[in-house]
Amino acid sequence: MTRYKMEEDALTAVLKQLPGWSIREGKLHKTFKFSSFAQAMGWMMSAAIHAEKMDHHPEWCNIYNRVRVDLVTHDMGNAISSWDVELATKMEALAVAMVK
Ligand code: H2B
Repeated sequence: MTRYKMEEDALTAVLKQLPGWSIREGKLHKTFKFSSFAQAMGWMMSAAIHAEKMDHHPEWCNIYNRVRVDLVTHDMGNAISSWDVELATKMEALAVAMVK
């Protein structure tokens, strides 16, 4: 799939569809909070499988039940791209599915 840099207007529109996501230090950011460490790990494993399939990898950090995620496209000079939005959307869907 073609990768393209997200222009500011498009990014503003996308953020409205991604609850809890923001731009932090030039990266698409969210800190997810789960009900337990096990839940956080399960979500990370699902997200990792998807990231690997996309060949697009997150910068992330787990502390107990929290996972801090920062998405950026290294191959595009660290711009936020359509792939970051795609991965964020998938991460969001996986998190929503988990709490059900
Ligand atoms: N992940 C992220 N976040 N940004 C990239 O530019 C990127 C990646 N590039 N995963 C991919 C791998 C690239 O290095 C390989 C060769 O496809």
